[in-house]
Amino acid sequence: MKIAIASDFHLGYDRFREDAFKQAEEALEAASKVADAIIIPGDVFDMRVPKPDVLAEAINLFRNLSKKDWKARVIEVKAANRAYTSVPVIAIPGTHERRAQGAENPVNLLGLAGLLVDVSDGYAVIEKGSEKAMVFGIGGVAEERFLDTITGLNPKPMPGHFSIFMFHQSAYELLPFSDDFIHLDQLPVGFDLYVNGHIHNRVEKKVHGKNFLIPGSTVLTQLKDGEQEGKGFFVFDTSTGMYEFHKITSRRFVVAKLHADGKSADELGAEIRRAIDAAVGSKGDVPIVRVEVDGSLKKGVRSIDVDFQGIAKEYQGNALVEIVKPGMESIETNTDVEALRKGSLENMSVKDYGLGIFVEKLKASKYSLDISPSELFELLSEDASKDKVLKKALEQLFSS
Ligand SMILES: [Mn+2]
Repeated sequence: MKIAIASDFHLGYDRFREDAFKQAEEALEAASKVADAIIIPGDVFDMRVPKPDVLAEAINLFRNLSKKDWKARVIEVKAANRAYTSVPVIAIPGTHERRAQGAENPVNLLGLAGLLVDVSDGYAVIEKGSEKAMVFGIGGVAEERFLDTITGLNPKPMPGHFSIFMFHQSAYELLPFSDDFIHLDQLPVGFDLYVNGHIHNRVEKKVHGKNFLIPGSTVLTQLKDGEQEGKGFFVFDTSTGMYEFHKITSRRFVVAKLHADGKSADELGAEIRRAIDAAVGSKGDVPIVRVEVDGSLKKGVRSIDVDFQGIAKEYQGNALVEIVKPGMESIETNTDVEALRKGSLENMSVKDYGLGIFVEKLKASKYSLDISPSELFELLSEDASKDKVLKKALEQLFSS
C-alpha cells in the first residue's frame, strides 16, 4: 500500500492565500494519483476559526478528493470523533487549529462533513485488498502536555498491520530550545513509521530504528533558509519500506545575504538591486526574495538613508521582496532578539515562541491555578472568550 504524507497546508494564510490553496490542491491531487491513501499531520488551516470562504475552499478541495476512485478504504475508526466516510484521507488538527478544550476545531468540522477522517486520540484502519495499515493520531497539544497525552492514550501498533504513529509537535532533537519538547526516543515504541507535522521544512530521521518523516509545509510561511529547498509530499510504500519525496510547483524562494560594511547608501542600494535582479532571473515566475543585510554602513550614513521600501516597490509584479536589516540599526537588543537573529529559533512559530515565554514567566511567578498555563494561553488567544477567561482567572486568583 502506498501512503502519501502531506502536511501544513495553512489554508487561509493571509500573506500567500492563493499559494496556500493552489499548492495544497496540487499536492492532494498529485498524491491521489500515486498513493492509495493520504495522511495529513495537521495545520490544514492557518487559523483555529477560519472564515466561511476559507472553509468553503477547504470543503471544495476535500470534496473533489473524496470523489476519486480510491482502491483503499477506511474500515475501522476508534478515535475522539466519529468518522463519516471510508475515503482514506486521514488527518489530525495541528497547533494552528488547536482550540480550548471542548471547542470544535476546523479539521473536526471536515470530519463531521464526511470529507476526511479525523483520527485524533485514536486510530483508523485502512484496507486495500489483503493489505492493512493503521494510523494512530494525536493532534497538536501544548508541548508540555504531549508526554502525558502519550502516556494517557498509550498508542500501540496493531499486529498484522503496517502501523503509523502520526502527531504534530516540536521535537527536542530538531529544536533544542525547550525542555518541554518531546525527545524522539520518548515516542511510543513498535510502530513501523513515525510521521510528524508542525515543522515546515522536510526532515528524514530514524526513531526506534524506523523511519521518521516530516514532509514540511506545502506553502512558504516562515521565509527561513531551509524553505528554499522546494515543497512537496512523501509517498511511503508499506510493502518495500521505501519512500520518495514528490515535489510540487511551489513559489520559488531565494534568500540573499548581503553585508553593509562601510558602504554608502547608494552602494548598498545598488547591491540589493543586483541581488534581487539575480534572484528574479529570466524564469518568468514571481519569486519571493528575502534580502538579509548585516553589518554597518559607512560612517555617518544611517540605514534610513537607504530607500528599502522604494527598492522593494520597484519589483512589484516581478518579485515579492522582503528586506531585513538586522544589525544595521544600533537599537537596544536583548537575548530574545539575539536568539531570533541568530536563527536559533529556526523552525519555531512565533506563537510557539510566545507560548514558551508565557509558560516560563508563569512558572517563575509560582503560578498555581487549576488551569494549565498553556490552556490559559489558548483561552486568552481566543478573541471571543477573552472577557470570560479573564473573569474566570480573576475569580480563581481572588477566591484563594
Ligand atoms: Mn504549521
